This record gives sequence, C-alpha cells and structure tokens, in this order.
Amino acid sequence: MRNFFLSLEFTTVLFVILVLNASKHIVALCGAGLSAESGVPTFRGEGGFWRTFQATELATPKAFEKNPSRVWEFYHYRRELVLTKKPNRAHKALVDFEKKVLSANPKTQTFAVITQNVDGLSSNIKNLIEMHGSLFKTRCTKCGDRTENYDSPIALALKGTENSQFDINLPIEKLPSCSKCKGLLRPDVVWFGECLDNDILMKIDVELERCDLLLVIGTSGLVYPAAAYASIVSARGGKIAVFNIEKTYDADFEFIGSCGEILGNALMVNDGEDKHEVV
Ligand code: BV8
Ligand code: ZN
Repeated sequence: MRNFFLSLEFTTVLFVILVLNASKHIVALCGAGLSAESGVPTFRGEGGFWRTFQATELATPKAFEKNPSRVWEFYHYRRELVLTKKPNRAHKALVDFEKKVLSANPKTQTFAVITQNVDGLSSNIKNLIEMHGSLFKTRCTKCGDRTENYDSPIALALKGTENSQFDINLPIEKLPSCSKCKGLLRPDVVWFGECLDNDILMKIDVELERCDLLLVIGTSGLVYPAAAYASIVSARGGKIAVFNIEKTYDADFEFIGSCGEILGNALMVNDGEDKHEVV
C-alpha cells in the first residue's frame, strides 16, 4: 500500500487526504463517459447518431407518437448492444468504494450514485438512483404498468432490425405490448421534455441537500436537471471533483483522463493491479 500511495500523483494524494477522507456525504453523478470503456456509445461522440438521427431527436414523446416503430427500433438497437457489454473498471471502482464506505466501522460516510445512464451497468451499486430510467424497463402507454424486461428481442418483429440502416415501419400490433392489457409499451426512460418521477426527484434532493463532495464522472453537463447539480452542491459549500477525458466544469479538483484509468486511484480502491476486464 505505501509504494502504491507514493506512486499516486500529488493532486490525488491531496484530494484523498483533504477531501475524500474528510467528507461525510459523497455523491457520484455519472454520465455516458462512465460506460464509454465498456463500449457503450456516448451521446456527444460519433455514437450520438443512430441511422440518420441524433439520439436526442428520437428520445422524445413526439418522435414516439409520430413513429413508434422507429423509436422502438432505436431502443431495440441500444438494448441489444448493451446486452453484450460489461461494467468496466470505473463501474467497479464505484462498487468497491461503496463497499468500503458501508463496511467502515464506525460508519463515518454515506455514498450515493446518481446516474443519467439507462444502460443498467451500475446495477451492482446498492444506493443507486437511475434518474433517467432504464433501457430494460417498460411502461404501458395504456394501463401504466411498469415492468423489468430483458427479453432479446423484446418483440419478435424487431429481431434483426438492429442491423438495418432503414426504417422497418412495423405496425403497432407487432411492437412490444403489455402483458396485462395488450396496450403499446414504451421504454421506461425519461424523454426530453418529460419531467422526472417525483420519487426520483425527492431521493435526489435528499442526497444533494447533505452532499459535501460531488464526484462528476463522464458527463458533459449539458442536460438538465443533472446539469445543475454541481452548482447546487458548490453553492452549499460542497466540493466538486470532476473525472473526464476533457475539461468540462470548473471544479475544486479536475482529474483529466479516462475514468476507468483514474477513478480507482482517486477513490483509493485500486489495489495497484490494473485489471482491464471486469468479470
Ligand atoms: C425536464 C434518457 C421538466 C433517454 C435522457 C433548462 C435549460 C435548458 C433546457 C432545459 C432546462 N430544463 C429542462 C430543459 C430541457 C431538457 C434539456 O436539458 N435539454 C438540453 C439538451 C439543453 N431537459 C429535459 O427535457 C429533462 N426534463 O427538465 O422536465 C422540464 C421540461 C421542459 C422544460 C423545462 C422543464 C429530461 C432530460 C432527460 C432526457 N433523457 N436520457 C435515453 O437515453 O434514450 S438525457 C441523456 O442525454 C442522458 O441520460 C444524459 O443525461 C444526456 C447525455 O449526457 P452525458 O451522459 O453527459 O453524455 P455526453 O455524450 O453528452 O457526454 C459524455 C461525456 O463523457 C463527455 O464530457 C466526454 O468528454 C466524457 N467522456 C467520454 N469518454 C470518457 C469520458 N469521461 C471519462 N472517461 C471516458 N472514458
Ligand atoms: Zn397495460
């Protein structure tokens, strides 16, 4: 451990001693960059495009109303892609850090993970808030039933559409339907222009209210309400530490690099061995 500690950059040592160990209520706010190393495309990178559409164009109630088949082809494509992916070292670092906080005796800290990602790759975290929902949950547009669903494909008619560059325009009756009322299902994610669930907003408020250290990991900070959380925490005197391959927010601590590379060190959960693949 001593040699490992000595190998750490000075800023990391300062961060650990002055901030990480001294903080009581730590929150990690995560974005697409957290899953980049797992091979999940981010929104802003070239992965932000699907067929000829901007991802943000299709993640709207209007797009679903206008062409539910196209939107389901889009979500089917992302489900099938993510089903082939695994959590990476950055996901593991957050899981290991939570274990450390929960097993500390006496318990001196709390830790929560708020993710904007809908890929489910942080599901090993206990205190997890998936603020924008999940690709693997559906909601019935008729009876409102919400269900977890990992079927592949989620509807037979969607099989193979993930490789097509053109719209398939499936009829509604061929799209995912509700097991309770046969109504049309939609992905249980928050679309642009839609409000977040109240219980999610309340849980987030509780964590932000007491947060004295916000770890901002792999997010461009352009989508609200998540984009406002760093300024909310720093306005309350909390510290901000950013982990990103490029400069995004003004922060108390900026760790520039791939979060898979740098997060484990900064959270002191790397045992010095650099394991790429997380089983
Ligand atoms: C709402 C689910 C009430 C669906 C998503 C105030 C001002 C202006 C606009 C608004 C505002 N309030 C509300 C809005 C409207 C809108 C909004 O914010 N628009 C933006 C575009 C300006 N917000 C909403 O509509 C929200 N609802 O506020 O309701 C309301 C409504 C209307 C008007 C007022 C109030 C709902 C937003 C949720 C939308 N759903 N996802 C789906 O996924 O299909 S958002 C989706 O996009 C993601 O969840 C995420 O939130 C966002 C993408 O951002 P990132 O995750 O940060 O990804 P990005 O690619 O941008 O960046 C990746 C970063 O990682 C980069 O910085 C990169 O450098 C870095 N990186 C890459 N690789 C690595 C790395 N870092 C480290 N390591 C690496 N290896
Ligand atoms: Zn239903």
